[in-house]
Amino acid sequence: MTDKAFGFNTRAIHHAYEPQDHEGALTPPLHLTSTFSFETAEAGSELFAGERSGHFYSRISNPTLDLLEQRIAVLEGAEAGLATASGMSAITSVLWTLLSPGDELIVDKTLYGCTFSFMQHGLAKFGIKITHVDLTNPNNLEAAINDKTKVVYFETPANPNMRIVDIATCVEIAHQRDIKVVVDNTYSTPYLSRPIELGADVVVHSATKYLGGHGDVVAGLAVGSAELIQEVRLFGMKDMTGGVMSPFNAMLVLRGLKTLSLRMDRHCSSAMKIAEKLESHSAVVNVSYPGLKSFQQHELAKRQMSNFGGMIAFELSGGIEAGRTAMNKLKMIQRAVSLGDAETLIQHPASMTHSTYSPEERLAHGISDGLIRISVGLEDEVDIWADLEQALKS
Ligand code: 4LM
Repeated sequence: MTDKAFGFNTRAIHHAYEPQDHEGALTPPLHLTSTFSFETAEAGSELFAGERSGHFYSRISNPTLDLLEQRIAVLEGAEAGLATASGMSAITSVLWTLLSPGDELIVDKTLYGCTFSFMQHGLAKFGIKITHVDLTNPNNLEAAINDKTKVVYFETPANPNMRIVDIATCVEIAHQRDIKVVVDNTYSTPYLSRPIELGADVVVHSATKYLGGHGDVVAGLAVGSAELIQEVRLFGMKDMTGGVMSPFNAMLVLRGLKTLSLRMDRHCSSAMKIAEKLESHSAVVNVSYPGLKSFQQHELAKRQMSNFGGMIAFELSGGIEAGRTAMNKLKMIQRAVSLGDAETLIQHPASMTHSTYSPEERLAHGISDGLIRISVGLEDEVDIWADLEQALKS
């Protein structure tokens, strides 16, 4: 079934799979194989030369990964997809493909800690200049671009402080100068926003989060044009990172996608209620959640996203000490990094996910030491709030 006219949920469940082609198996077979045998020596040569289509080694392609790649591509509105071992593998495979020494990469101020580290301590070591720009004002992008700029990269909403970047405006500015735009869509998922439809060249995901959705898999995905994704597959992933997804993990992500919209609806509605309650709590000094009217970029979020997601960042009046005390009082909510799981997770970015930034860098990049991040899970919203409320009393 490949009809792109189907709705989001139908595509998430049926796209590119026909049970009758697989002995009637409702669930796609798991192709747990590293290599594929060639009918003849000539056929093997032709596969390696790209003169014949087919699978020959699972670091390059595999039927189970192929199905997941087609599903994420159709959900994001892209031509092609690529399944990688982790979100970091998707990011590094894409950027190793697009950048060369001497090039410049413009990135937003706020990025997930390991993405920041890959750029700041990794790419920079190999002669690529990283320029951090506040992309919440697209005029800053225009001013920062020069002849060496090859890629603009951002997350929206950004991890951990929820900044939103106007995708269409940044794309318009970048494309006037032939610069590629790569968007990390992990927080939104294609259910809430589709950067490719707004002109972005590549979307990357940590499928470990909402797409997998159950906290049992580390996985990544990238989508874009067929030509660009093929380049990433055959160079960035095959040769530079080798970071391919396991077929078993592809099966788990395929399963996660089937319930993505149901889970996202619950994540969004519970997060909205929790954000409102946090905002009116006397111990809380600020709450960043794009659905709140008080959120600085609420209007942009409404234009760019169909709902506001499951992530909230907030600060307590007592700063990080108060935050740690409250986190330690929680009984049901789990103290853990990662996000998008059924379980509500809470963490402290400055000492955990964003400890790859120096304190000075965190200050300059808008990641305050007192910030607490919650990934609102799928439990009953009243139970999530009850646990938070009793912890905040302390
Ligand atoms: C976390 N995040 O924040 P893998 N892009 C974004 C992310 O949040 C992450 C990755 C990429 C967290 C992990 C501990 C926006 C990860 C990297 O972990 O490599 O699948 O994704 O808690």
